[in-house]
Amino acid sequence: MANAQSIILHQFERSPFSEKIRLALRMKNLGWAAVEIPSILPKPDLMPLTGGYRRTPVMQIGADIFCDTSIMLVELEKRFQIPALDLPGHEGLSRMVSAWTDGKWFQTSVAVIFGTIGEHMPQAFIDDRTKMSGRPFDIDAMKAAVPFMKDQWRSQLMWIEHRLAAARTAGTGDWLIGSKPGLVDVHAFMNPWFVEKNVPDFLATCFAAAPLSKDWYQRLKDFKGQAPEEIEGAAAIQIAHDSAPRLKPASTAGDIGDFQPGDRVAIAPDDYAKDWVEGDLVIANSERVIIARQDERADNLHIHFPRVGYVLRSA
Ligand SMILES: N[C@@H](CCC(=O)N[C@@H](CS)C(=O)NCC(=O)O)C(=O)O
Repeated sequence: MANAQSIILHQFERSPFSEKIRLALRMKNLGWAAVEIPSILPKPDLMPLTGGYRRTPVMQIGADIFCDTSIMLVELEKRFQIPALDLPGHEGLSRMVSAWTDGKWFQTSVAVIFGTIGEHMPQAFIDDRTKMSGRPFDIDAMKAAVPFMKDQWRSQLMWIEHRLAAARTAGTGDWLIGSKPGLVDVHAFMNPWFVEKNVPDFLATCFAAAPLSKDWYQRLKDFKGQAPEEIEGAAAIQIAHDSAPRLKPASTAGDIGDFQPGDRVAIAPDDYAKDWVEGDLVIANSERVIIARQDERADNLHIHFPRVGYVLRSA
């Protein structure tokens, strides 16, 4: 039974960012609970936990809420050290790689996928994404760009092929960095997975010219891990309500701005879905921001955000 110590992932099956965390959980062989959330607004059982952050996934451990996969991976490594994914050679580099996998490569995947299957998407999804991004989710434009985007997608896959081939020649192992899979592999896995789920023929075509990547991808898919316990959003909120956030000394010592613990602040992603979450500052440093919030249903929470990619301001 999920409890205050459980890792709870608020996610949906087809979400590539959720898959990134699910893969890390499988590789670490951790038990976890899943709350299936809607892929579009409204998300009535998520908002009490996040205070307005709407993206997918969100990780919860008791009354600590983690927004954004990059801070989830940091936290999983801190709390569950063995087997490690932040292996020698991956430190720091994995975040640099994720700036590409979650940014340019992900945008290329979106263009290929929705340019190919976009007409099957419900209008409510298109309207939601238009509102979220502040610009038209233009399926026709994506359709027109598919040939070019496929080309771009495959060329980025070939970076992985190149890395694997060089590692093989150097005899340093058959993962992206060294002889064990780690965070760099986790980040790089997400886009092939997203494409396979939606346009499998295209992935097969790309893999035909990238046999090392095909094999690498399959070896990552082979991690079995543990099946999650499925729980309802209301049960997750109750767990938060019945838990206390992990005690942390409030500090802004590692920050270069002039925020102080206890300041009323607001924080939002700097790319899209810029929904501000307001609360009292607990911690701000170069790694993360933690704000404290009170919610009628979930009671006292600490909400964690990565520092990179988020704007913090006084509220
Ligand atoms: N930087 C975020 C990106 C997450 C993201 O963009 N997720 C997509 C779904 S895979 C999303 O939030 N879509 C809108 C939604 O689910 O409401 C992270 O790493 O967690």
